[in-house]
Amino acid sequence: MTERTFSIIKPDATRRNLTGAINAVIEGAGLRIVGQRRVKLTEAQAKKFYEVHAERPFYGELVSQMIAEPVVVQVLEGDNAVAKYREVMGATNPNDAAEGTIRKLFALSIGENSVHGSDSQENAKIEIEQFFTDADIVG
Ligand code: RTP
Ligand code: MG
Repeated sequence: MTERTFSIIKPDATRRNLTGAINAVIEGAGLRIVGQRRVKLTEAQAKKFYEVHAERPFYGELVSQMIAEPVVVQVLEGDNAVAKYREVMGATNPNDAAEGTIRKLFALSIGENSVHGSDSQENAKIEIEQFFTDADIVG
């Protein structure tokens, strides 16, 4: 079923000029980039976005990494887009990520792991609405 997911190309990747290389992997996997914008997250935006991890020991470091440099926020569309993008991203820890995945190819560490992808259709909808209006998504 065609669905949408939300993606962030994180600061460790934008800093190394990897936006195009990551987009090539995304498009190569059959996902269509139907919305895309480069933004500098505010601390408030990053805190809200990763609110579910507020009690985790890495939360402070995660928030500061996410606001250090611009990010690229994206809406991806395709068959089973949520699960497919999680597969394309690879495991959170790049040491555990499969060959050919974005995190295996580009991530620096478990924290600076180059991309975010929604973990459910419900969260995809919530996350897309935090960054995009309907007019900015062209399928
Ligand atoms: P994401 O939400 O960014 O797509 O990543 P994920 O589902 O694979 O991983 P999650 O457990 O949701 O963690 C969110 C992000 O927090 C950072 N993290 N650091 N230092 C650590 O042990 C640690 N664990 C997680 C990563 O940037 C991870 O993507
Ligand atoms: Mg997650």
